[in-house]
Amino acid sequence: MGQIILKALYSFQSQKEKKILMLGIDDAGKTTILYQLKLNKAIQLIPTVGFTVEKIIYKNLELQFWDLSGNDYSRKFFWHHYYKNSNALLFVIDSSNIERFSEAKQTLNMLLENPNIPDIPILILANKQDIAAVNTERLQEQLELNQYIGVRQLHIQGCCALNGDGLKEGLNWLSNILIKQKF
Ligand SMILES: Nc1nc2c(ncn2[C@@H]2O[C@H](COP(=O)(O)OP(=O)(O)OP(=O)(O)O)[C@@H](O)[C@H]2O)c(=O)[nH]1
Ligand SMILES: [Mg+2]
Repeated sequence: MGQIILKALYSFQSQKEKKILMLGIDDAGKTTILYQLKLNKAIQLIPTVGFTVEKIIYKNLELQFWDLSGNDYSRKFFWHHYYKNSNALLFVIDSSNIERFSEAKQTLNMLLENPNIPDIPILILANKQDIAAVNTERLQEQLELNQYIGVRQLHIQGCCALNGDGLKEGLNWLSNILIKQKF
């Protein structure tokens, strides 16, 4: 009897813990978003070396954010070590940097088509809306995301990490899926 209760408690607990992988090319604003979510303010940062992990309690979920460095070297040699056991992917893109859209698109495609990443929900945060060059609809077209709509659990949300605009909306979408997720 005790064992059954313990098992039930354990499964209840493990259901609530979710690992969210934060990816995106360097300078997209991943770490700024992470600390805006955690501390409700923007802090001045240097590029991430390796990774940063932070836990945030949100709507009865314990979200463990793994924020990886987005530089070229990390993308090539480092990211793939972290795909396993992720419950969701949070991909950040700098909406103001047109010159790097194709690099961001390639990186996102590599993740979407990656056989080592399970079919987990993907939240795309179109960051830097305060200085955005294109709106979210246009960005969705440029990233050719329409092919995935209705096929994958994928959502694009505009945001600004400096003042937090859009982050709650994005997190709401993700948490509604994660609450129902079975693993
Ligand atoms: N204007 C504007 N600047 C932002 C926004 N979000 C982040 N930044 C700036 O963008 C720069 C890069 O932000 P980071 O959070 O370090 O970017 P990152 O994606 O973590 O970069 P790596 O760690 O190198 O992968 C910093 O100077 C931030 O202040 C935003 O919403 N608007
Ligand atoms: Mg960073």
